Amino acid sequence: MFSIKLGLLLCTVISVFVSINTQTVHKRFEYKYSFKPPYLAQKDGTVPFWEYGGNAIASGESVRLAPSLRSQKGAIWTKQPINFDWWEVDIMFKITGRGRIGADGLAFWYTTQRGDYTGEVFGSSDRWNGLAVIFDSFDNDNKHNNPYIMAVLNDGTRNFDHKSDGTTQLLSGCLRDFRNKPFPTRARIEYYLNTLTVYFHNGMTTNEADYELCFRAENVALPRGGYFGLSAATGGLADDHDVIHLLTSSLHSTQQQGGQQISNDEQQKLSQEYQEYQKKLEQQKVDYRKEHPDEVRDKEGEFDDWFESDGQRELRQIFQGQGQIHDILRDLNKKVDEVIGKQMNSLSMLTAVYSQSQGQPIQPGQAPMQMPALPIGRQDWDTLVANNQLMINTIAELKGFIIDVSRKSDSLLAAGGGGAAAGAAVNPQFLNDIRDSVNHVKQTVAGVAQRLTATPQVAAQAACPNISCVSTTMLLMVVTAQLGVMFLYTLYKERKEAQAKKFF
Ligand SMILES: [Ca+2]
Ligand SMILES: [Ca+2]
Repeated sequence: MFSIKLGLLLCTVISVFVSINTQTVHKRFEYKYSFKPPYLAQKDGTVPFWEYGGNAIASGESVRLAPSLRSQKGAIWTKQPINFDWWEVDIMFKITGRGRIGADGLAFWYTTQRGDYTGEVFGSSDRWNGLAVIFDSFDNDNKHNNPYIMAVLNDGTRNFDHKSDGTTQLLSGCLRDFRNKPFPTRARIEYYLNTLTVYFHNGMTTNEADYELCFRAENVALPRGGYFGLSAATGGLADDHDVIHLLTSSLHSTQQQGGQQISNDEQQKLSQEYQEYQKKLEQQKVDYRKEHPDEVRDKEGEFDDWFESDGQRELRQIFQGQGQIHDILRDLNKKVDEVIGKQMNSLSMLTAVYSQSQGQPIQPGQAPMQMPALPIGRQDWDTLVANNQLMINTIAELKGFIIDVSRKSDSLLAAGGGGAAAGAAVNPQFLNDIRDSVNHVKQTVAGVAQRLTATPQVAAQAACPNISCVSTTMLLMVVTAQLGVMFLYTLYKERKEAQAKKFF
């Protein structure tokens, strides 16, 4: 078994070497070309490593490039030019407006020069040199193909064709709605080995895995050392254009990293080190067994701990069942407490109503009880009766519940006993533990049941001090005494009448 484990580990090591030999993309977060909440903007309103202007406003949570007012423009640009060739930029943004149609849109820039803050192309300069990824909200050419996402390359000589929404100039694009989504929309723009790829997340979820490909364009040559920027503009129609984060990562192939590629010599060295480590581990195991002969087991039995016998499984199931019963009982206790509390409450209210209806004056200095005005309304009585009925039902339900639990614990106890008789593998100590636990559960059940039975008595006691009630025995005694007196009186009367008759 141990040899299999070793084999697996060796396989892992070999596969790591293989993957190192093939080209993998190494990604590094570039904080100097990124911004994100919280503390996106500092107290003085500046965004570290970035500059913004026009109508743009930065807060701790986002950058509002253009607010939902007419003819607004704003932009934010990196202070330093980018010092790596390949990159990935993730932009999280929200374009929201009350109109069914919004304007104008938002653009991401990678250009050799920073653009204007109040330019002609979505808030930035026209005739740019580099890349624009434009989120165009407004359908200028009325071809019903907006909102649209597109990439437009420029060498600094061409003007953007607003009238046709850039369709004559675009590198590639996709028709996607990015306005008024429940969650922020996202775009991932990747430029790696002269391939430009744009992914879009439509903001219907917050799931990171919901990016979809917008387009991929190969043989894209962007100038080196450009600046990243974001800009937005509104027109006659206006949306809020908020950017929540822009996260830049530089992308490196393993070959670019020079010294990081592993030569054959190094591979051999690593393999040797690994084998030496394995030997050392083996030696340590042997030493340990020598030092702890009691714990030594045969090699085959080494992994027996990982499996369980039938008896052990049964025990585990019993313990789990007990745990569930315990939880139910705890909840039951809580519910009983609630019911008792409610009952006490309504009883004290009843007492107050009764004593007031009997005309007992409220003690001076004693705060008058918050009771309904007398005589008590029919509606109040109905509510009271309904509440009482509800309480009775709840208690009946609880009783049923308790009986059920009790039955279950009984059957568990029986099962525990049976297990002991059937399997010699079961540890008797374990069974004793179980029996104790079951007994404990039963005791708790009994306690709850007792409390339930005690409830009416508690109620009666609570009612007595104010209403001056009598017990049944007392009542019977009084009635008997009265009957006796009446009997004697009748007897006496008859005798008197008889005497009178004698006289007349
Ligand atoms: Ca447009
Ligand atoms: Ca259009």
